[in-house]
Amino acid sequence: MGRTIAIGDVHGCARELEKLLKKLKPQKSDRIIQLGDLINKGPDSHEAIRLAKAYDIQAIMGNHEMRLLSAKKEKRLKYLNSHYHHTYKQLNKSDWKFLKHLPKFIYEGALDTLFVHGGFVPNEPWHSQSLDTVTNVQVITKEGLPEKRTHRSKSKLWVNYWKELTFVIYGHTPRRRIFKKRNTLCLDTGCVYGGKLTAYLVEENKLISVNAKQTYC
Ligand SMILES: [Mn+2]
Repeated sequence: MGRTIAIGDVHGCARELEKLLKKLKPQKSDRIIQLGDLINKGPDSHEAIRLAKAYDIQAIMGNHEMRLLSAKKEKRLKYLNSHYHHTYKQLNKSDWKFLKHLPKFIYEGALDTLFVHGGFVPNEPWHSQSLDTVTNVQVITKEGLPEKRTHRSKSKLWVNYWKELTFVIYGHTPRRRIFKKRNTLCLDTGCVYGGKLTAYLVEENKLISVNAKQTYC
């Protein structure tokens, strides 16, 4: 039986992704899931997508993919910052197609495990939550709404409200180390900020990471 491997936020750090994949030595029977924000902020988003395709990685929609896709669709690119412009210029037709078809989350029944970019809000079944919510949530406001960590520093993290038995593996909220709480695991170890790119081997409960070659952002 193959392994189930989750990979955290890549943000265009293609060299680090390649190094991590070489360390993981993926087999045909393995299933690799990238937790979203494969692109943007870092140096080479096109190459990150190319690697994802070459290694048959199932990526999930992140807030950066979503923001870029909706800006393209609504022709309001000029409102985006320079990271997005840099990424936009790199992507070809097939890259856009790849991004467009990314799923909102992946549920693996055999492992009772959910893979998502941001997380979930309380008081609403996880499977019916919006793409906007699951790609963006970091903390929960008093009103029970999703919000950014930097906007509401006193609000609690969404994981504080997670009461399901289903295990959630997510990214989006970078920290120096992986973060475990209440049946959840955050794999965003801030590669683009000069941290690490981290993979988690679900069945073996094992972490493998590579250091960022430099601070990109
Ligand atoms: Mn994100």
